[in-house]
Amino acid sequence: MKKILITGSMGQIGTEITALLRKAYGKDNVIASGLRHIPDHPVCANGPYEVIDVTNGAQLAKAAAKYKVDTIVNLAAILSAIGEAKPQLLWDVNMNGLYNVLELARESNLAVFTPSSIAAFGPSTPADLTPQETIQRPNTIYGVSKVAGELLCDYYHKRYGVDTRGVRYPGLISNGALPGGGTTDYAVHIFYEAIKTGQFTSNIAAGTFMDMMYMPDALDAIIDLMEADPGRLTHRNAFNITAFSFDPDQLAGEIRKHIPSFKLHYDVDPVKQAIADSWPNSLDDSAARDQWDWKPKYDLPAMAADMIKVLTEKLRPGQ
Ligand code: VAH
Repeated sequence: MKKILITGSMGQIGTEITALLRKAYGKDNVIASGLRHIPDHPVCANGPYEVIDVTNGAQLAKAAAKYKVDTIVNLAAILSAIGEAKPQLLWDVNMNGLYNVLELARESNLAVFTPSSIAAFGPSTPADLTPQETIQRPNTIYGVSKVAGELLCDYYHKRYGVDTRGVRYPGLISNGALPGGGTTDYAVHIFYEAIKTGQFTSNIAAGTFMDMMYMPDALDAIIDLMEADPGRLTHRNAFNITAFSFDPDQLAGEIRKHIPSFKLHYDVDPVKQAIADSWPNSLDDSAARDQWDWKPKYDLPAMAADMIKVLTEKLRPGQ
């Protein structure tokens, strides 16, 4: 990767990977993009920025040519919960957007990183230590778009030689930009509420285990995979990666190590609960460990401690 165009730069992953890639590759070599230009937003203020709607192939191609990029990190997407409310919008952004990225990559010999998700698995998938290769019959439009995206990226590599790479992200926990409409968002909002009010109402039921990961590990995975020796990549797209798995009760227990009086209540959202119930409880990420040395740095206690520390400074400065 030398010159990188990022789509969806204003999102939960986008805001942080833009800053990290600019630090690693030089700010003028990382072009951020999104639907709107917000002058004082860091991704707009701290380096090149273009207004790009990924469903507009011409706009995408014009920006890629203007900066002579060699890599696209394609993060523009509608997430699981919003997708169930707006399936047609999700398909347009997640699939037509990806198609435009892959066609541009084919024509201009670009490398592409596109994340998949544990949402690519469904209720008939083995739920514990879900294998790298297994049944993928998701019953959400987000999951369908992720399976289709994985297969489309595989096709463009096999048919046209496009250097496509991707991981299946679990839920991502971060203290920067808030998550935007996913089923795992509760695992971020719980920290903000714990610090602001000392209590939180979870819309996911107790006993619902989902794979999760701290954002620093998610960002390192992008760079490590994109810089990996292609000769080692048997799976190339859609590597299972994870760091830990928990349910709301277990996460609350970690928070109470720092805020002993923290109280967790429940008000389950049936749509999000149905989505969560269709996803794995835990993943087998041995393929990523074998093929590009994946190894998360943060376990659940370390993530919780860092989230509490950073968000306390952010929300209660001077505490
Ligand atoms: C979502 N955060 O909840 C995303 C992610 C595994 C979950 O794909 O939709």
